[in-house]
Order: sequence, then C-alpha cells, then structure tokens
Amino acid sequence: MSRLVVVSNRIADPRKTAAGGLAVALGQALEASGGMWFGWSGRIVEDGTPGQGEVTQQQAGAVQLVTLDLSREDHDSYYLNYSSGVLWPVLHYRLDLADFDSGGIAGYRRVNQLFAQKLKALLRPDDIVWVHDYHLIPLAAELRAMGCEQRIGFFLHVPLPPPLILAALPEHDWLMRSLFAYDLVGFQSQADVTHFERYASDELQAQWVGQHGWRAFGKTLQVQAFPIGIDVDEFQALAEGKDARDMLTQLRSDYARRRLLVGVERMDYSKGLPQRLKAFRTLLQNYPENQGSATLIQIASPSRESVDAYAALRAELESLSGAINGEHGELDWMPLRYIHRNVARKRLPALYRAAAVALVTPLRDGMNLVAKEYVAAQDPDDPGVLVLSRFAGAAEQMKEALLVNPYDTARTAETIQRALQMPLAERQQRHQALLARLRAQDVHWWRERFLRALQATQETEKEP
Ligand code: GDG
Repeated sequence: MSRLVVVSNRIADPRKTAAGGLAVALGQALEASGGMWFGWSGRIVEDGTPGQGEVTQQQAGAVQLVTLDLSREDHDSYYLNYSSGVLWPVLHYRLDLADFDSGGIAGYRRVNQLFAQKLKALLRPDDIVWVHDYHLIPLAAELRAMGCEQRIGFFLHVPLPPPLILAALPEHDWLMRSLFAYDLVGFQSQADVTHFERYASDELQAQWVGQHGWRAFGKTLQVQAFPIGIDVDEFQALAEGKDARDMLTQLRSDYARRRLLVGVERMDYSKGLPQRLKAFRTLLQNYPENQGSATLIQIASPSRESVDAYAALRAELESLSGAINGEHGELDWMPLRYIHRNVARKRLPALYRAAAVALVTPLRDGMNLVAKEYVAAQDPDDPGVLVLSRFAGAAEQMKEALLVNPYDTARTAETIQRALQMPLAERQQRHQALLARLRAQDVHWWRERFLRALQATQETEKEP
C-alpha cells in the first residue's frame, strides 16, 4: 500500500473535535497508510525572506504533520491578494469583486514553488499525493518541473465557473494548463466538470479520450465529479454529547411557542447573506402570522477580515439586521439573532435540531456542508425542512430539499413559508430520502472514490 500525502493550505490535527468531518476522514486515510499532511503552519514571519520558510514536523498518532511558515510578503501576496482577492471571487462568479491589479500572482507562484521544493525533499517514490483546493492549483506542475513522478491528484472544493468567466483571469491559460500536470482532477459537481470540459476543449484543444480522460500536452488527465459528504456518524455522535443535549433543552424552552430558523456560515459574500436577510424580512411582511413567532438565528463566523470585500459585507449585514429588528422587533421578541462570532462545533447539532427550517442559500457554493449537517442532525420522527439554493453544489444531490433562487426574494420568502407549514408526513418523507443519500454518499465514500480513481490512473498509465 502506498503512503498517502495530503497537501492543503491549512492542516488540522485530525484528533481534535473542532477539526470537523473532512479532517477526520482524511486523518483516517492518513492514519491507515502512515501518511503525511503538509501545509502552511498559519504562522507569518514578519521580516521573513520571500520564497523561504521553516518547516516543522510533528507526529499525531501514525500521521506526520508537516507545516511551513510563510514570510509576511509571501502570505499577503499568495493568500490575501491572489487566493482570496482574485481566485476566490472569480471561481465564485464574482468578477466585480476580484482585484486583478493587486500583483499577487508573483507571490502565488513563489509560494507554490516553495511548497513544491519543501515537499519534494520529503516525498518517497511510491507516495500518492492528494492536493487540495485553489491555493495550490500549480503545485503539481512545480513538482513535475523538479522531477517528481509520483501519482498526484487534485480536488477543487469550490466551483469552477464557465470558460468565459475563467477567461477574465489574466493567468487563466497558465493556471488551467497546469492542471494537466495532475493525474486526476476532481470537482464537486457535474456542472463544474462540464465547465472544465468546455474550457479544455475550446481553450486548450484537449481531446476527449473516453472513460473520463482528456488528452493534451502529451498527457492524459482524468476528470470526474466527487461530491464531498460529511461524516454522518461523527456528526450524530456530536449531537448525543452533553453540550449539544444541554443546548437543545435550553433552545426548546426558550423557543417553546416560537418557530426557529437557522443559518450557519463563515461570513462570506458567496453565501448570500444579505439576500437571505431580505427574504426573511419579506417573510415577516408578506406572511404576518410569523410576526412575534418566526425567529432566525444567523451565525456568520468571522472570516478573512483583512480583505476589503469582507469588511464591506460585514457593514451591510450589521445595517440590515439592525433595520429588520428595528422594523419588526417587539418588547418581548426580536426576529433576528445575528451572531458575528464562532460557535463551538459541539453545539452546532443542537442549533440545527432545534430549528424547524434551515436557510442554506448561497449565491454560489462548491458543495455546502451546512446543508448536509442540518439533515444529519434532525430528529427523524419530527424533522425540520431544508431550504437550499439551487446554486449550491449540494443541490445536485439534495433534490428533496426545497430549492430556491436566492436572488428572487419574494419566491424565497414564499418557499420559507411553505417550509414552515409543511405537514409532518411530507417532512418525514423528504428527510428520509435526504438522509439515506447522505449516508450512502458520505465523506468516507468521497475519499475512497477519489483515492481509488487516483490509484487506477497509475494502473492505466503503466500499461504499454
Ligand atoms: C469550502 C467550499 C465546500 C461554519 N460556521 C461555524 C462553523 N462552520 C462550519 C460548518 C461547516 C463548515 O464550517 C463550512 O462548510 P461549507 O461547506 O459550508 O463552506 P466553506 O467553508 O466555504 O468550504 C464549500 C467545502 O469547502 C468542503 O469541500 O462544501 O462549498 O466553499 O462544517 O459547520 N463551525 C463552527 N463554528 C461556526 O461558527 N464550529
């Protein structure tokens, strides 16, 4: 069995609860193969030299955690300016928010070279390497240039937009070409795969060779959708914990005569938060029976606060939530509890379970794990209803949710009203179907399918 090497911008200690399902799932595969997880340490060296960084190694059970420090200049250009300031908005279809002139590309290349150089020194010939997300798209190309011949796979956690949106990126040709240095590229949804295929054939003149294969630059690349799941058992176990049970009791008594709605995300413009708050306001206006009853708890945990677009979003949400509570609040009831703080992971299941409706309405999302966590946390006898954006990758798998267009405020409000009034039998039926698929296509299924496909590329390439 080959050793697995996972590479991502940030790493998590898979033994910690706060790490979440993805870290646990990757941790299990790493554990089984005595693998290595490589990434940025989270440390910024203020007067560090660009293109250099110290590596720290630490053992977590059978897993080796290897982290790299970044100089201030590298961090700001690679992470803030290019990854967060250009790639994230473009990949989420927001050309209006991308700062193409920030000059971050040089640092992005430099850090990918630095990652490659440090990683190469630790790689063994028969390692299998799995690279994660948009921060590290050119990593395989850099590794190949240094002579690495290992199998390397890439998974993009965020969406891939259509070719004409990608083409706005000044470096799109270089970036997309560099994907051909991988053996396997995985996307979240079929829509993303379709966008890749159109780009590859129109812009790179790649040839479809059947069986998920695309040929260009003398190389065959496998491309497939691998929708990520959650660890249903881990999440349900979390729901059984003392913190979650205590909080559920508290929420049930606090909202005994009210209807609770919930939204949980990092504060990010891709998540459609202003649109959601407006739909909630329309719900209160158009369906007055909700006045004094429907209460939305919206968690928007702090994220990337030094990027301008995020500061602007925060100001907009603070003003909107103040307006909604000002217009609709009563002496003994506030419709919106807007919380710009992180909530402990062990408490999330209680929040989900207490809520009759979850609002998961991103403008674009690679997958969206909150939608899945909400379903996993429900009481199967009396489950809540998921209102889900058709623009979340999760919508491809979660057809039994109530799908909405988050830009359509009135229809979204109408759908939330329908969710609040849905009869028990229909709620149970929809939940049962959603949960069955959640279990069949969980995070372990995702990991195994990806690694099997990556392993299979090895076998095909070795054939004469
Ligand atoms: C990227 C893609 C894709 C949120 N607030 C708190 C908190 N969370 C947790 C949720 C969930 C996770 O963070 C968020 O996952 P998402 O999938 O919603 O979104 P991104 O962070 O944007 O992740 C996304 C994902 O990668 C995986 O491939 O699905 O499309 O954008 O687990 O529960 N957790 C805690 N406190 C919070 O306040 N503890």
